[in-house]
Amino acid sequence: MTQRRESRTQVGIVGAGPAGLVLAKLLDLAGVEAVVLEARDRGYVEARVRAGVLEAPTVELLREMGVAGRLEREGMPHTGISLRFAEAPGAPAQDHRIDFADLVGTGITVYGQQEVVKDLLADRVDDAGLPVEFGVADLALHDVDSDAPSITWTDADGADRVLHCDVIAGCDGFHGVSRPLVAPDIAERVYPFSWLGVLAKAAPTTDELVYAHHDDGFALYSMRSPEVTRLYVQVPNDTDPSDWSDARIWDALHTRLACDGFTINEGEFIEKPSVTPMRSMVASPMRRGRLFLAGDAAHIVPPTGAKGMNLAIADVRVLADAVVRALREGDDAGLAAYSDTCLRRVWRAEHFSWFMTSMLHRFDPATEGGDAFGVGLQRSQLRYTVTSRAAATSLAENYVGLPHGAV
Ligand code: FAS
Ligand code: PHB
Repeated sequence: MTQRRESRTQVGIVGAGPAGLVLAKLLDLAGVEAVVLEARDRGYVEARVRAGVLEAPTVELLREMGVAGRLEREGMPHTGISLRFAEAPGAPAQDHRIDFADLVGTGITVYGQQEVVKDLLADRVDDAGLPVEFGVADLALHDVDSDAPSITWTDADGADRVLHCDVIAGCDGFHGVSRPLVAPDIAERVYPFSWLGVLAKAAPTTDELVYAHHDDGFALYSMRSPEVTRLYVQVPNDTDPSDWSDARIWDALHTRLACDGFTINEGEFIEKPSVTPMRSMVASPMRRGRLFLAGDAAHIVPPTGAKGMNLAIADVRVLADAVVRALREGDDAGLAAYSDTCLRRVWRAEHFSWFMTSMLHRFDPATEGGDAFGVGLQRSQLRYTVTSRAAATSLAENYVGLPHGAV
């Protein structure tokens, strides 16, 4: 190993997304030292527009961690969502509200992922002066099968660095370097469509999210604030967002979200439209020696169930407890059970996200999911979900988030 500037900590965290930053905070609250290493710069990480829905357990955890001040002020609590669909081909779409408060006694909070990241970075870097290294390059993990793993990288000033740790948390997302090192078994499903997402400077015309099933394709009406609407339309895989003019996007939204009395305010797109492929992936195990995967590094869900970020946070809550137990009490039982513990919740979220995605999206009519029988099954599932209290309760408890540790 070339001459490097050496340092040491207890937990080396790769990635300053929701998983890495929540883990760092949980460890700090427990008196365990950690260093966060992030490839991008702070501005990029704070500007990245992604998830928008916080599950009830996520909000509760952020409150307990003492980082929910702005979330309490600016987050938008929602007690339900609407499913919008036509009961038969050619019939007008109708709205059906799933009342979370009535069904499961709690709800969700709409608050952008980038806001959560900003709050966590402000708390860690600005308020507590704790280390997050931005702009790290050529990061590599070493000796993860030993009890003295380390991380090397080139820092933003071009210096060669090495961090000696007791544990490494691979919170580096789907494209990170950690999962390949674990070389886990991979279970995956790639869906035959993507989402084109836009953020519009336009006041939302509804208080809650609307998930629309339409012959032309799925659409989702969400929001970020009383002034900003977040909208998605289903598009073919490999869609180039530049092929979708603003007018074409608005036209698709008006068509797919059409319903008696419903209007959409148009406005300037604050962000360039982006296309996100729909995929499910689970890596098992989520561990190799002293390297532990968390969040998108270990699993991916289609965003239809609003699970991605919430699942990442649930992983690191388990990991933080296990690491503290091991480093403070010398009891590795939590670390040994980490992967199995997380994978139970991961698979529950994978199934729910697959359920919502399969029920709401338009599949190719030439395929099983998209032929007349497939669409008939979708309409039947939608109708059952909005007319059966048992079915609606099942959707509600999964959507608001099962309590941490309950799965
Ligand atoms: P993240 O990907 O957020 O963070 C990983 C971090 O590691 C990044 O900051 C990255 O720069 C860093 N990193 C990577 N490699 C590194 C290396 N070698 N060295 C150092 N750092 C490295 N979820 C929803 O619930 N709803 C949505 O609408 C939604 N939309 C999404 C849209 C897009 C385009 C994407 C990609 C994801 C979306 N998701 C959505 C899922 C998303 O919210 C993730 O679940 C969430 O970001 C997971 O958080 P992390 O696991 O922390 O991973
Ligand atoms: C969002 O607001 O970005 C959002 C909401 C619900 C989803 C996916 C994305 O299922």
